[in-house]
Amino acid sequence: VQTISEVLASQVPQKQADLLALKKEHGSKVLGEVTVDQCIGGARGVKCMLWETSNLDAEEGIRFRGLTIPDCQQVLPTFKGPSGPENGEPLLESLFWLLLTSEVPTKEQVDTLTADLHKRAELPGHVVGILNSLPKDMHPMTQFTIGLNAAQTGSAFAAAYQAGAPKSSYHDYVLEDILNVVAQLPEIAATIYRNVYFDGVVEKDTSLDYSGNFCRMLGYNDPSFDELMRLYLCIHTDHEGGNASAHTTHLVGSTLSDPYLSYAAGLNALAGPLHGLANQEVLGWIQGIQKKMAAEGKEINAETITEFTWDTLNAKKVIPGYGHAVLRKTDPRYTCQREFALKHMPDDELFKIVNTIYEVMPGILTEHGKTKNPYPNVDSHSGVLLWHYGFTQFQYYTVLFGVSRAVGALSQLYWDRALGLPLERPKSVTPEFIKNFCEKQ
Ligand code: FCX
Repeated sequence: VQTISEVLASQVPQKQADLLALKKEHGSKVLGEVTVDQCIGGARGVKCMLWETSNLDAEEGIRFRGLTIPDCQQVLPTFKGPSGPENGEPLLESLFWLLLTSEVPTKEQVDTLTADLHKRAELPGHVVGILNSLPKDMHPMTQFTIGLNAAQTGSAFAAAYQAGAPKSSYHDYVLEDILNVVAQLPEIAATIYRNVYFDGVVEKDTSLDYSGNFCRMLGYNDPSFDELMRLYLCIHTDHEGGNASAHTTHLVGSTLSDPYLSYAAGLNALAGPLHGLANQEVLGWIQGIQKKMAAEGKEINAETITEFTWDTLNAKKVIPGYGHAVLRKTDPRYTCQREFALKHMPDDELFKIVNTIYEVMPGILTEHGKTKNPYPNVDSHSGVLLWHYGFTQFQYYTVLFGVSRAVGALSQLYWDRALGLPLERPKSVTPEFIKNFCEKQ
């Protein structure tokens, strides 16, 4: 069985040649124009970044290397151990393989990757020491990024660069780091979870896959929760390149900062409430409804949710979990989580609330008239599923997103270096420039 490193090594020369040919044939063609609105408005829709691993269609949602989420659920290897169902969710390692290589792996190939990741997982002693010294009331995302930055002492790429490695070899060292980062993130994440909410003890079961073992490290021992974690970790991996966490990783990596530092920067972007932190905000918002209705002796139903939604909007706040910069329909990452809930927890109280929110919210946001997309995104469903299994520490939810997003952002970072992509450095302009330039037209 070929390892992932061998498969990638065999792909690189052809990919490099393909990109050179693309540049040679089409390098001077125009992909689009940039309006003043786009320049001021966060570069929405500006096509200025190459991204190999996934593509986001405004109507259809995400495709990982051309495959939709239902396609992935059909074709990617699943966990078929004694505690898992036959037709379970894809293994995170199988999606990692797909994103890196663009090939659907066999179960044997996936098993080699699982074993490799388990072998690489141990944290340097000082990282655990630093994590243990952090105050328990420090936000878990802050702890997460500190932990990953601290683990950077192990960067093979940083060491090779300092030793004078040639550019043509960068991607080999970067791959080494990427595999180590993906392997070590659950260790960092679980240490934080167990430190902040429990006794600090992390137990493992490396006879399981990446997600199953991660669940044990967090302290969960339920095959159904393992399945949720597999689905969760798969669907949060990648969402093309423009989202803030992936883009930040790509940007910082373009300075030849190593994968540890690049992805730690991406995590800082993920920690923002308009991005990954929205999954925490959703739970907080639902609890706000519960508290208010309990205090007023009212039921939670379409009418009271509508009332609470308008209170939020009138207070000039966003409804977390709704809207998207690119999507214009219900996020398929929402839909697959909804299907998981229908299968595993159809009578769950919180799931029913989320469903009622889904029934009324698009209409309210349309009437409100601001958001270009009144439909739910991934974050509006993920917390409710975790809550069902007793995972109620919602300030921690974005860390789970962060474990997963590494797999997409870092798979792309491999290709960034393998294809020799340059320092990213777009041109900024002053308001005076825009004014003068436009007045001359
Ligand atoms: N509630 C209230 N107002 C919203 C809204 C929402 N859920 N979504 C968008 N709007 C508002 C914007 O704030 C903006 O108002 P403004 O003109 O006063 O600045 C207006 O509608 C137009 O925004 P729009 O172009 O539709 O959306 P953007 O591309 O600017 O922003 C995000 C996209 C995702 C940031 C926005 O929809 C939002 O704030 N949603 C809530 C937070 C959230 O769920 N984020 C997670 C997104 C994602 F899935 C992820 O990264 O994890």
